[in-house]
Amino acid sequence: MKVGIIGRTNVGKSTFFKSLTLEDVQIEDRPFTTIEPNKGIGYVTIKCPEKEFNTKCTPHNSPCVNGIRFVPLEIIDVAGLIEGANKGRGLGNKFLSDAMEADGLIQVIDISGKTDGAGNPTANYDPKKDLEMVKKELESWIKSIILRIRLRGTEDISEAVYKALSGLKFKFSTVKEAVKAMNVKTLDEASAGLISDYVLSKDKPMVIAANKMDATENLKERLADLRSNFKYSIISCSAAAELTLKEANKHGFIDYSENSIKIKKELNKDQIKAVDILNQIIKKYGNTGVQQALNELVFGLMKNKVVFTVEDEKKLSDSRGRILPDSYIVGPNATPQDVAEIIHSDIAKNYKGAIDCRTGLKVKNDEPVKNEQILKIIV
Ligand SMILES: Nc1nc2c(ncn2[C@@H]2O[C@H](COP(=O)(O)OP(=O)(O)OP(=O)(O)O)[C@@H](O)[C@H]2O)c(=O)[nH]1
Ligand SMILES: [Mg+2]
Repeated sequence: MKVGIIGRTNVGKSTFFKSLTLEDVQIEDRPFTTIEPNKGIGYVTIKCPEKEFNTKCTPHNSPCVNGIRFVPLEIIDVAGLIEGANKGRGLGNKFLSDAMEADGLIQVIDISGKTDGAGNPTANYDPKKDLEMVKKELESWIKSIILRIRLRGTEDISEAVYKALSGLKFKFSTVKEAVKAMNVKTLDEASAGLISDYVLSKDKPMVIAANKMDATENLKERLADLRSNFKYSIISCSAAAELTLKEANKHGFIDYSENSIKIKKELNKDQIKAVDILNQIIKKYGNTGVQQALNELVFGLMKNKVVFTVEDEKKLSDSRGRILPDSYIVGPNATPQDVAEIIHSDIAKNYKGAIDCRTGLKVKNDEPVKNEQILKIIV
């Protein structure tokens, strides 16, 4: 499972990325700071089943903090876009192919309106323009790839389009659906536009992270304006606050969980002031919104599930005795065999069935697994 972070330049994409991954990346208040993509591991959060079973987990692939399980996934942060990127302005848009490795996207916008379309300081910029611009740039880019196709003889349109878009992780079934639903007979401006719109909205689900809420006057009105103009799921956030909290937590200054900050060490005057500001943000908004945006994409929009796997269905442990060691993000229709495939191709090859550890019963091989199910894969 991979998530791509995209958006106009200087809106806080790399800050958002770093607050999820704690990778050491460049962050600056100027356009086009990021050029090469940043890749790292982030986590979605769910309740750990340890309490339900009156036990204490020994996590292996997915850390557990205060009963919250952090299930890993890959995050990719790319360069920023500006209007006309499809015609080569700014850094162009070819770098988007890195983000298209992802199964879902988070588009970061600057809800404060304090940076303009080119990423420079301004007052009262309308972030609606960025939502329109990014949609247009994405569509124009995919469209231009489709328009470069030279169909040979009786070549199937869906196959040709799928081949041209290979590497951008669109599904063949989606391309076929698009060609059929739009009744595409030839590839021209209009049909290429329709196909690109269709495949992007189907295969690249996108959540909007309305960033810099800490620097935003009239946040409520600004969010309401966006929501009345777009169908996107929009989550307000402060990536800068999340990053500071995660780093302070990492260095042992505070204990930070979603909605609480506890000071652990004696802090100097400036540090106390900083914690005070962060506390006010948490009090005012409930949380920083960063984790919520990622969870909303992975669970809310994409309807993915988390599955725990164990080897001993009674002790809920693996062969080393670790309790509830591993958890995985799986697609909404994933079967137990798909889960085996995610763990290891050898396990999938030798798959003989699976047991639901809550009921002790064998599960049906062709039925989707349940969210938060604990499975023993029989090999
Ligand atoms: N007030 C505030 N500033 C933020 C927030 N997130 C990021 N910033 C600031 O916004 C500026 C740009 O941040 P980056 O993360 O480098 O932005 P980017 O979108 O990756 O920029 P490019 O890679 O240049 O396109 C930096 O000065 C950040 O400190 C936030 O939540 N609140
Ligand atoms: Mg950046």
